Amino acid sequence: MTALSAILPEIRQDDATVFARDVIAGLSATPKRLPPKYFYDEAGSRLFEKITRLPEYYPTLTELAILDGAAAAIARFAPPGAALVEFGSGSGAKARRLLREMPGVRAYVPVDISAEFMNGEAARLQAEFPTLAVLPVVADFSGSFELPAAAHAMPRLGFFPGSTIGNFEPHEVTAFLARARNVLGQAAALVIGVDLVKDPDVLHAAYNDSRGVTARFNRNLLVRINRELGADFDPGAFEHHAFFNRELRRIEMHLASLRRQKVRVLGRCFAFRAGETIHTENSYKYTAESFAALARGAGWAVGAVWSDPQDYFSVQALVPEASKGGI
Ligand code: SAH
Ligand code: AVI
Repeated sequence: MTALSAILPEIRQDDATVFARDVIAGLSATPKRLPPKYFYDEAGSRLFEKITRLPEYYPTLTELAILDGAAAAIARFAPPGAALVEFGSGSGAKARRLLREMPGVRAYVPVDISAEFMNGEAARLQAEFPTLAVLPVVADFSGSFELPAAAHAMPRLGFFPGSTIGNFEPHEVTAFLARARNVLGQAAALVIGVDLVKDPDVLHAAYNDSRGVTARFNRNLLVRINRELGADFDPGAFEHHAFFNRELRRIEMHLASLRRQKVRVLGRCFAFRAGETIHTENSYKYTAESFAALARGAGWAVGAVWSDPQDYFSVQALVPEASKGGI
C-alpha cells in the first residue's frame, strides 16, 4: 500500500487511483472532508434506495407526486424521437414515470457513477420497455463525459431529479449546468428536481431518520474505503452528524470521531481528535428565485416550475435562455 501511494502521481488515472487520491487529499485537508459521490458503491446505492422509502425523507415522496401530476406537461419538452438523458439515475424509478407518458422517446440514457447498480437497474428497465433503446453510461458527471454514439443523432431531453444538484457547491452548479447544455445540445431542455428551503425541523428529521438508515449510508463510506483502499477505519468509532446550516442554507453531514484515534489509509496515518469530523456531504436547499439566478448564470431560463402544496420541493424545466416562453 505504501508503494501504491508513492507511485500515485505516475500511474494511470483509473477509477481506483482517482478515488485513492481524493481520499488522501480529503483526509489531509483541514477540516477533513470526503466527496459525496463516493457514497455510491453498490451497498451505498442500496442504502440510498432504503432512504427514499423512509417516511421522514420527504424529497423522494414529494418529487414522485409532483412528477405524477406534471408528467404530461413535462412530456411536451421531449421532441419526437428524443433521447431522455438522466444524470444520477440510481434506480430509474422517476424516469419510468416519465417514460410511460413519453411514447415518442426512442432512447433512455442513464448516467451514473455507480456502475453495477445502474447496469442492473438499466437491464430491468429495458425489460419493461422493450422497444426503447436503453444506453447506460458509467461516468462521473462532475467532469465531462461522452454520450453513446446512438444518442448523438437524436434530439435530447435532460432529466436530473432527486435534488442531486444540491450536493454541488453553488459555483459547481453553474459549471455543471453549463456542461449539461453541451452534453444535451443547445436546443434541449433540462428537467431538474430542486429541494426548497423549509422548516429546519422537517429538514433535520429527513437526514436523521429514526431507523438509522442515513447513519449507515454515511458510515458506509468508511466501509468502502476500508475495502477498496485497505484502510483500517473502525466505522463504529464514528458517529453520524447531520444538521441544517441556516446561514449557508444547506444540510451538512459529517462523521464525528468518538475518540482520539489514528487511522491508516494507503500507508498513511491520519490522526483524529475526539469530536473531530469528516465532512461528507452538503445538501443545498434553494428558493425558486435563488436557483433561477444560478441557472441564468449558465445560460438557462426557467420555462416551467411545478411544486407540491407545501412548497417542499420543486421540479423545474430549464430551457435555453433565448427560447423562454417559446414552448
Ligand atoms: N435519481 C435518483 C437517485 C438520486 S441519488 C433519485 O432521484 O432518487 C444520487 C445518484 O447520483 C446516485 O445514483 C449516485 O450514484 C449518482 N451520482 C452521485 N454523484 C455522481 C457523479 N458525480 N457522477 C455520476 N453519478 C453520480
Ligand atoms: C442524492 N442526494 C440529493 C441526497 C440528499 O438528500 O442530499 C443524498 C442523501 N444524503 C442523505 N440522505 C440522502
